[in-house]
Amino acid sequence: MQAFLARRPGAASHAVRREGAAALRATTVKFEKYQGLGNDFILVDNRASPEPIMTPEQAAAMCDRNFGVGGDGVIFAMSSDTCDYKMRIYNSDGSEPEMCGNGIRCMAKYIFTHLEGKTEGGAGQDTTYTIETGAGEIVPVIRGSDGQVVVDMGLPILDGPSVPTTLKPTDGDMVVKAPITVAGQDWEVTCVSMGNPHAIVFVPDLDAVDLAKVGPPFEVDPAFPAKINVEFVQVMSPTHLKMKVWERGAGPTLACGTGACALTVAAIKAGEVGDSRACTVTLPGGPLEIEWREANGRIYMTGPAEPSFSGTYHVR
Ligand code: ZDR
Repeated sequence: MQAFLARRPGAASHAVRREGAAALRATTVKFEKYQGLGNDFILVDNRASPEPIMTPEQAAAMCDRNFGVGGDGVIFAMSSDTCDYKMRIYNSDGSEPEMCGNGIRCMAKYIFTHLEGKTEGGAGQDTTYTIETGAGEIVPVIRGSDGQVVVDMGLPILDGPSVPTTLKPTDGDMVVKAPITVAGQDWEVTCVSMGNPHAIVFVPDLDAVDLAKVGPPFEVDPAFPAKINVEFVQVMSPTHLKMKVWERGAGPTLACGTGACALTVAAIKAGEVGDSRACTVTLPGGPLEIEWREANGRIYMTGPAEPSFSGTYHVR
């Protein structure tokens, strides 16, 4: 459980099959399905157990869009000794990331409605949760006024070896617009960790990027020892960035919260947006508002999270 002691850049937890996770003996499990900008997650009440109640393989089967429920990941809402709750998540391939930005917005709504039995739109007050994650404590706030979730995503990790990447730092200890050849093409990548690793590529024309062709080789390129989430970004204006993502362990998703934060930091560091520290990031599934606050260096992400359906899954 060392992954949960503190934010651990490049934590080796990813893709580690946890021998300790016992196969779920129950034949059925109740779940709620949520999505944030089309990045969709299966939420499970795991408070009764200190380990996920499913193996990574069972979670991957549940994420299958034909043979299972369908989802980009399974999120286990657990008890925590240090925070209000703890989040663990398996990607749709069964690997375990340290953090998930869209997932944590979904988890905040799930806690509010399903674990605490509250109803939105009542008094209009904000509701704050502290959540223990593999990237340290993350704090989502459900905004009473409009139901959007504002998340304090913490500090970005900028030094290359901690992201982790083996690419040579180009700006102090940071990897900014470093050359790399992937899928027979030359690119420039900027590397940022939000607890999980991201490589950001600025391109003049997002439509020209063939994600299915370049995503898979980026994900496993040896320059990224913990694999990588890769975001292609077109700068529309200093306050508007447009992106496409290939996620580690999940492939092309409609949205990536940690990615939107990472690319905003990358855009500032790479001199793509001047000194504008707040922007709208248009993801395939819709917009997120991101601010890298100068006063404390922390990143704030604001976006939606909505329930889509509930069910009982027959475990296999
Ligand atoms: C991108 C993500 N969906 C989010 O919203 O932050 C995170 C999922 C984890 C990602 N696939 C990884 O780091 O393995």
